[in-house]
Amino acid sequence: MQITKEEFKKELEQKLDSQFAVDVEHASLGELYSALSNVLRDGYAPNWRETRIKEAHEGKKQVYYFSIEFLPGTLLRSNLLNLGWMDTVKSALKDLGLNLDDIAAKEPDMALGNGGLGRLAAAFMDSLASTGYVGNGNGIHYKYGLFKQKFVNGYQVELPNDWLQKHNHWEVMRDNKSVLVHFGGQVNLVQKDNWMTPEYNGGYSIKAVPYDIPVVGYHTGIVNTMRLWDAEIPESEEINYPTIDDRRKVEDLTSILYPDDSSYSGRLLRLKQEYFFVSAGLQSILRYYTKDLKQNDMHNLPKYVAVHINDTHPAMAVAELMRLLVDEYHIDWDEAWKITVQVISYTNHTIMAEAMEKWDINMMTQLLPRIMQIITEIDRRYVISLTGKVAESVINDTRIVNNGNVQMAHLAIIGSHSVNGVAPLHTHLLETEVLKEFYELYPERFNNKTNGITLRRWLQIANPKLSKLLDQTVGRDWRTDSAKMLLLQDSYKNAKVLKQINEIKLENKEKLAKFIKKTTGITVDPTAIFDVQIKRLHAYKRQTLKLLHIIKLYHDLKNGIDHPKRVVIFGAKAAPSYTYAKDVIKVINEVANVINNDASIHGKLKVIFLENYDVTLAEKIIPAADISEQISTTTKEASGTSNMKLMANGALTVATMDGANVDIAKAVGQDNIFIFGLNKDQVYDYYNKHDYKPRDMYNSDQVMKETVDALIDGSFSKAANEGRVLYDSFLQENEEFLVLADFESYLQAQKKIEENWHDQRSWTQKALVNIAHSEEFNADNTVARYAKDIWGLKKLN
Ligand code: HBZ
Repeated sequence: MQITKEEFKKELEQKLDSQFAVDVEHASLGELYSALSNVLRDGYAPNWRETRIKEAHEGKKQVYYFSIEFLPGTLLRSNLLNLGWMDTVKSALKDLGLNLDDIAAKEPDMALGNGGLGRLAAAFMDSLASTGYVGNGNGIHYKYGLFKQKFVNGYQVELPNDWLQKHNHWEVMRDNKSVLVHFGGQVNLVQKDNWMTPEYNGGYSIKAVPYDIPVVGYHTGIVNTMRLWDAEIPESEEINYPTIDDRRKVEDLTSILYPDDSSYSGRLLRLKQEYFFVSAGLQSILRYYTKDLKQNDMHNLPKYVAVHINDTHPAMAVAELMRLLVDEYHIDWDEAWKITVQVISYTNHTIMAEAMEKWDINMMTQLLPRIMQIITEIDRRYVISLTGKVAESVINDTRIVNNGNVQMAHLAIIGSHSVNGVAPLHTHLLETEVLKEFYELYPERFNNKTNGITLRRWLQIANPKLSKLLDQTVGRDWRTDSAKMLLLQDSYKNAKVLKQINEIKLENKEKLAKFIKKTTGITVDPTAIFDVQIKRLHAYKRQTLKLLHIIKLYHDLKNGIDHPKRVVIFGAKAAPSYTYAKDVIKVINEVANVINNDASIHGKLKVIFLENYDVTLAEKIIPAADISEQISTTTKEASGTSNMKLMANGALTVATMDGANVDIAKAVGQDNIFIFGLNKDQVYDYYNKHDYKPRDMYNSDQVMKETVDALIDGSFSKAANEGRVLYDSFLQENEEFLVLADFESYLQAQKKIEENWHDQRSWTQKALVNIAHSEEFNADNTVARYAKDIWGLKKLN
């Protein structure tokens, strides 16, 4: 539905009047946000209804993307953009003396995720709706999103993120679509009507209530649904929860994202969450299949339904689908297994051993007795199917139940028809190292699907000026056909276009500089190099290597060695229980304090650690970046996606040949990226030979020694203890992340960056090449590959 300026103004006035009894002139920004989002809801509601009718009518296969995290950020501007209302609404608001950005700033960031994996899920939702597929999200309606990060005396402090406090204007609670999820008790199998039927004794049920959030497609008229489940006490069981405390225990199930899993009770809650949203999701899928699609043969389920599990957190879907098919629909085990494997597919997002989920058998048996029985049976049959065919060690390494644990990745792989990594190098490492034995058993299941990003959000919403320039140079079609962005290369020598790219970057940097001033009180020079590292804080991502570079630069400046002016900008949250990561934050903050207050270096170097990195903050930082830091230890970063967002906004990448950096390097060419560091073979050499001796490197390299020593010699005395922790970690024999091994090569890359910076024309040309080639990382194309190769979807008519 399109809208004229006049119609929009009238609707806005009416909503303000009926909701708050105010007129435009007297409305607060919060009231304006609420009214505006309600006008928008009226705009897409018919499409949402019609999409559902169309889906049922056409009966096309649908994918359900199961993810314990979704990170959509804010939705006002993306809904306006996708509905095609952006320009009209901006201009109407301007007529009324209002500014869209001010109103949009009132929307809480929907931070129902930690990082890349959650953001990818949200990007896929947008792309599916924007390219005409039916894709449904299935996740958890957390009361509190990822914590709000504050710095107090340089330390990270976590505050609750009460994003729902002011009401989520987009969601619709659908009580009539609720289902019950059962926990605990005991299960016996009894013969009933020729069927081994489970009989439950004890335990309890929790009501799963869906909150549906619309996913508005870009100019497609399609509005898909992201369904997030909340936990409530079933009406029939209220008597069993007499006190507020009892009730709270139920509500706690969906109250926080990623409960700290360092304690038993934290882990138990996490396991509950995983089963809760998986069971609720599958039950509602089967209900839709039988009631709405009026299908009664479960054997046809794979023709209508694909269930994708985003990492292993939803891997219990394998066992739960088996339970539903066998226990509820009386399908023979073997048949049910075939159906399950055809329906389910799995993406792995990491090779880090500690992130590979496993659950204690006792915990699982107590909480989910029937699921544990089913997993045991899947495991038993798996072992039988391989006995005598492959070495016993292979069976032991790959079976689902071993060493007292349920291995979730094994369950996911054995129960899926497709296993994919998220960049070619990552997939290769899965096949040859981490999941080698599985790859040998099921080579046909493995495939790569390189990640992508929502280019429209990161360009049209975050960087409207650059989008406009693209419109003018390559035409507007790039928004839906990103390959058109390559035409930007025709302007490689066009002085006018280069000048415009420069001016846009400068304006974005000025805007960010103002934000930095407002939030930190620190003045930064917009003409300096804006050097950006934004991602979760983790040892493998090596914010520490950047830190060492900063210290080296500082020493140089103190010693009269000149460098171009630079502002280093960090954004990163550390997991609350990850003390090393928190130590890194403290050290960076204290190093920043010393450097930012040292008048003797004349403001040549500034270090800014912005609090509370989230999608909203990313939208401010990314358009202003000159340098994109992608410096993980090679082999450790599965793909990365901030690398893609930053290149799309014209930042040049300094990178190890890790994750999707490899593909970025291939796309832009060696002249347009700064590659450094150990390659994968060198890294594995160290790991295999156990001969990494950082102390020898440190003793023989004066610059390295001086740089690292600064952490313990009192230079940054407010972080003396944390500095010591970092120092010790770098020098430890066989230190896993090889920080010092890459130090020298990283300095070389940074030196090259400085040399290149002096030639602004060629710098801008490199930026142009990066912008053009970011088209390769368009999530629209990524989902098209999933849809074709894995899910077997067809677009809606
Ligand atoms: O997934 C990230 C990868 O680190 C990154 O390289 C990739 O680009 C991105 C999308 O594929 N992984 C995560 O975000 N993983 C998690 O957040 C995670 C959280 C808890 C876990 C396991 C993984 O138990």
